[in-house]
Amino acid sequence: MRRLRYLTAGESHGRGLVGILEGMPAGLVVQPEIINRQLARRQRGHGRGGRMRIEQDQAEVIAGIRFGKTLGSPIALLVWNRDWQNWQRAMDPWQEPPDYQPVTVPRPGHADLAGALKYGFSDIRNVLERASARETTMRVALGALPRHMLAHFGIQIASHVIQLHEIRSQANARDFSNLSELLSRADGSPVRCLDPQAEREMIARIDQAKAEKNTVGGVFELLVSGLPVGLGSHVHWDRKLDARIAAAMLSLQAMKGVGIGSGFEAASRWGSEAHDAIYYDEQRGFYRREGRSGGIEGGMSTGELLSVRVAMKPLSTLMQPLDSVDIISKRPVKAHVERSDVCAVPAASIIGENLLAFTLADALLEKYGGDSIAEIEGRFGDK
Ligand code: EPS
Repeated sequence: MRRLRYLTAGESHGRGLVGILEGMPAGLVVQPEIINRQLARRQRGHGRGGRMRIEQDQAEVIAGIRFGKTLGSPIALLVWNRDWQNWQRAMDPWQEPPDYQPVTVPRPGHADLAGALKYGFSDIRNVLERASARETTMRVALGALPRHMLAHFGIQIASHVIQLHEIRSQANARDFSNLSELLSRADGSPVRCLDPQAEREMIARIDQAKAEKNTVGGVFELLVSGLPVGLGSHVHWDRKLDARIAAAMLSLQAMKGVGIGSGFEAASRWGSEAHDAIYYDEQRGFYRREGRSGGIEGGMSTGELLSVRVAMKPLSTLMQPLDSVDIISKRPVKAHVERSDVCAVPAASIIGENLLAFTLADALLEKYGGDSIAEIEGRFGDK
């Protein structure tokens, strides 16, 4: 990212999570609810595990906001881990307890083995604590701010789950008159699915996975309305908006694939059925009908609805574990079992929304940027 930068720190069962966001313009009016609402949305969803009953994530503002407005200086946030109370000894910064039991059996699919070998650890907890999706709490908290800035400029982000395991939603996002309506429907569903029949089947499939000590993944779709033409650029690989979105999505734990618009489906279509024909009228200017491009052509936003599909693998902590090998004894054993979720696709779609906000806000600041919201308003007004 060029205009916005962020860093997070924090272990899943450590004291808390901290984050710094640099590059937000001054003068954006913000309230605590803007952040905490996103944190609460991330915690919901059918298939979440016991941890979500322990935490009630709330962000504390340490720097960068004064009297309800951003200062243009780095914004620092803090979210405490309530569960730390139960982990204080195992996560002590200074002293290893004499009775401490290290984790020595890696879970296939998790960062455990590669991380332990890479860093030379004999305790896999040193890896799994940071690899855990608990880290996304802070990315959602920070992402709520660029998201709010985008909303200020009439750009709205929404998401829904379009596939869970092999159950596919038949709902078409384009049947909704606007994204607010779509978003409130998705937020009202325990699996963020807009198709009531598929929703019931998805819930049952998660329950089945839980009963069978298994996990399931799926696909969510992100949608963005109100984007101006020309965010990103065709001129260089690292300026292409689709490339930047894909990188952001694959940085999210457990994501395995990203498609823009028709994505992988486009590969099996004729060229005549893969693109969006161009139309023009006085009122709308240039416009398209089909929405196959997903709102990006040549690495630039077209001004049409942006759509991104993201595939998540099933979570790798299995209550009926796969074969593994103890990293100390080198003996075959079943993988380590640790409390986890059965399905986190609905939560991932919320995280995806807030990660997309960083990329889009970064591209917006690149094109219309200024030191303050008022300065950007002046430039954005003639878009
Ligand atoms: C998560 C917190 C974690 C996990 C989950 C996501 O908490 P705990 O490990 O204490 O249960 O529930 O992380 C994973 C699924 C994973 O593989 O790391 C959260 O806050 O989202």
